[in-house]
Amino acid sequence: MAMEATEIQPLGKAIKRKEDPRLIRGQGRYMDDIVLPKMLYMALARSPYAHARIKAIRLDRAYEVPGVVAIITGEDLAKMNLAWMPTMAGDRQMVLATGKVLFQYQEVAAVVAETRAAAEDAAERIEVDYEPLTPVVDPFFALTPEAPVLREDREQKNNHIFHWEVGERDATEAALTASPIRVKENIRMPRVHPAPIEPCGCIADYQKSTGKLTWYVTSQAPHAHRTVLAMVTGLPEHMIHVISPDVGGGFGNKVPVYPGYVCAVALSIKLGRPVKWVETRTENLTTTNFARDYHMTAEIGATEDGRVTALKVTTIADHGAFDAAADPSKFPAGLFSIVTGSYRFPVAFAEVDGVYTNKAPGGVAYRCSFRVTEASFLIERTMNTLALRLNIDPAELRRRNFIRPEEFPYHTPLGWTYDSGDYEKTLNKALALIDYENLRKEQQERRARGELVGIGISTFTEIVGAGPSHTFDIMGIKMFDSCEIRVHPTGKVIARLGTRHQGQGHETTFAQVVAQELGLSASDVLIEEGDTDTAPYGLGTYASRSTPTAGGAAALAARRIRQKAAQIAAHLLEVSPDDVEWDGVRFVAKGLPSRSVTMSEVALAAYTNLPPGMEPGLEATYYYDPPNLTFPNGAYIAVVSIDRGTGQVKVERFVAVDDCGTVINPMVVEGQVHGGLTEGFGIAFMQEIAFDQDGNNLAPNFMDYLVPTAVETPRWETALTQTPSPHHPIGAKGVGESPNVGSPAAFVNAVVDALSPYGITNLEMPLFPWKIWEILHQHGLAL
Ligand code: PCD
Repeated sequence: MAMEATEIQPLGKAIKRKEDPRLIRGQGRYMDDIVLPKMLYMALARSPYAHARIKAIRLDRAYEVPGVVAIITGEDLAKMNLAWMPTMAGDRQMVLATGKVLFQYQEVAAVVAETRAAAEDAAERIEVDYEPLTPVVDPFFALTPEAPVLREDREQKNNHIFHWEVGERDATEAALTASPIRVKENIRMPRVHPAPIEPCGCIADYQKSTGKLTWYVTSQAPHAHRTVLAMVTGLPEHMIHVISPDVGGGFGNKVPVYPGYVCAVALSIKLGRPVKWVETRTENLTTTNFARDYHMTAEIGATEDGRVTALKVTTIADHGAFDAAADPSKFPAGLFSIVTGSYRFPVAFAEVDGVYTNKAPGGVAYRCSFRVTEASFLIERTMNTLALRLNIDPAELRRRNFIRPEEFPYHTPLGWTYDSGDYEKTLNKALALIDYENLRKEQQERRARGELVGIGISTFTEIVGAGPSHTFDIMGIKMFDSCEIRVHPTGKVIARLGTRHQGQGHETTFAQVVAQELGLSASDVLIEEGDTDTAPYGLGTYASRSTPTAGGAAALAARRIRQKAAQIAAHLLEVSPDDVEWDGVRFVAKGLPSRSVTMSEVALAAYTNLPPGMEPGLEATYYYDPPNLTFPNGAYIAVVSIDRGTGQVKVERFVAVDDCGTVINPMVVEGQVHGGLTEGFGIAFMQEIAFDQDGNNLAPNFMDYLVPTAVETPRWETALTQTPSPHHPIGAKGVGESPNVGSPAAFVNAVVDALSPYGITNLEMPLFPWKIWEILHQHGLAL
């Protein structure tokens, strides 16, 4: 194996990913690779109806299948007090349905058998008598008095879940009224699904003799899952060992706890045997948490020369049958209040109303720090509408309204304090890379030839790194993160973190951070995550939080090691500790540059030759509670052309300039941007979890829910600007989500730009070819 990771001071270098030789040779160890002795397999029986009363469940025919060991229903779980479970959003969710089913594919019974095939055969033979009820699919109808009340378990007899608002309603109205220019747009962010290539699953292994439960699970947050499981099942927390093995993509889908997990645990406890449950693709797409489904209305006030004066946003959020949104407790609409984006809005107001419908529960933060994609899409689309209305170039309009570099830390009218940014610099870099001026000229020429060509810009600001524990918690657990470092006698290191990567490259990037701080090479540092018996407590990997939180903890734990190491170095150099300096790679005696020791030499001394009275060993742990979130940003430009014969949109070019502060590994960041842009492309052009009037899910497989392949995916052109975060220990901000948050608006703005000469200012995602084709027909543009 090539080892270019031998250089010291690896921060900022494009070191190849340490995990890849293992992963690309098929030597990863994913959940479904694990097979335990005496293991049983579980399958779930699910409802074909979106809304129906359960009259009876008959299990006799299912029990006839050879190999079936046990079958449980909601009534059995009720006896164990597990028929319902709490959701992260403070709601409750049925584990197995009792009384009513509330969405198609809802879990009704769980079967365990000696083989997976037997379990699935038996699940199919479970007979349920349903009395179909009227399904509620439209969230606006759900709020009317005519709509049937879906959640009979609640005291509140309607389908309204919550109202949340932020900002100044009256002052915003007044500012809008006083504004010479007002633009209003209805903006819908359709329901989509994270669709990780590895679906969700677990093995629950309860040993009756020891009382210990080992739980292998596809988890983005193993510690939080351990605590939740302890609370839900009543098992003592030290008797629960959660192992999240290699994870094949998470994208937010592996943050919540799902009914299948609870059933597998309950059945393993009941039977004293390991129980494995792995979803099918259809189960993943239809029942694990979806994302988005926000119906928004935005209004911007502005002066005639295009300076924004106010922003007002109202939203209906379709949460499906249970509010299972994966948001921090105090934020029912996530961090949607980032909706003022990169612009200097003097005043703003936003409100969100959550609604129940007969759809699968959610929504999860799919590559998005809790509703940030929705917010970013809204503001970047509405700024485009304003530019069209004023006939100002969209780049110029943004430039006029950007928060300026000297204004940071910047307090937004909706309550955030942005840490840093240089938006104009980032935009200018993107404009230069795409040669904007010539591009616009070329667009004119092509338009004159009858071509439909559009250019779309998005200059977004994100909010990642939840979070400062004073505001952020999940089910009461504060959102900090952690790192524990052990330096072995030969100067080799193991570092464990409370996060759990799913492909992001932490084994490489966090090794770079620790190695940088300790003057070692990244290949000297082994990173381990995902085992709750060994790793320090942390809240996990989602919301682009690992670098802002655990990344900070890694740097600070290493600095703690350096403090002790300096004392040992003084002893070795025979000088007073005050006379020892760290030059970035070694300890040097002040004024005597020829006398120095390396971290490896110090490490050996920590176990062999200590100053008198000093505690042996060289280890440190740091729990890092960040003082603020980090605010990465970017400037994306898409160039598209529309085929007038088919309505197919071709992305001709896409330039993405990201600013995520100090970059740990530019190659990893580029990979993150490529992945996120590809997902954003899928969302803009080909994906939607849609329902018919009966509540049937219309995209329950990869034939109907399209994932972009290498064939459709455009070629991405990426670059960076680096404006460090002033409060992060190494100045880094998160980046994993940025391309997914920032890109949908760039794509849609580009297609709108292509069609704007014909009076089109708004289009609803996904921009399926047939939809564009219909518009071309309506406007006499089709060939
Ligand atoms: N970095 C660097 N530098 C900087 C930043 C960052 O280097 N400045 C890098 C790091 O370290 C890592 C990465 O990059 O490795 C990322 O990071 P971040 O941003 O911090 O993030 P994280 O936390 O780690 O992760 C998370 C994210 C998310 S959130 C998502 S969705 C997705 C992304 O991540 N997912 C995924 N990406 C990815 N990739 C992959 N491969 N896979 C996956 O699954 Mo959520 O909330 O969950 O929805």
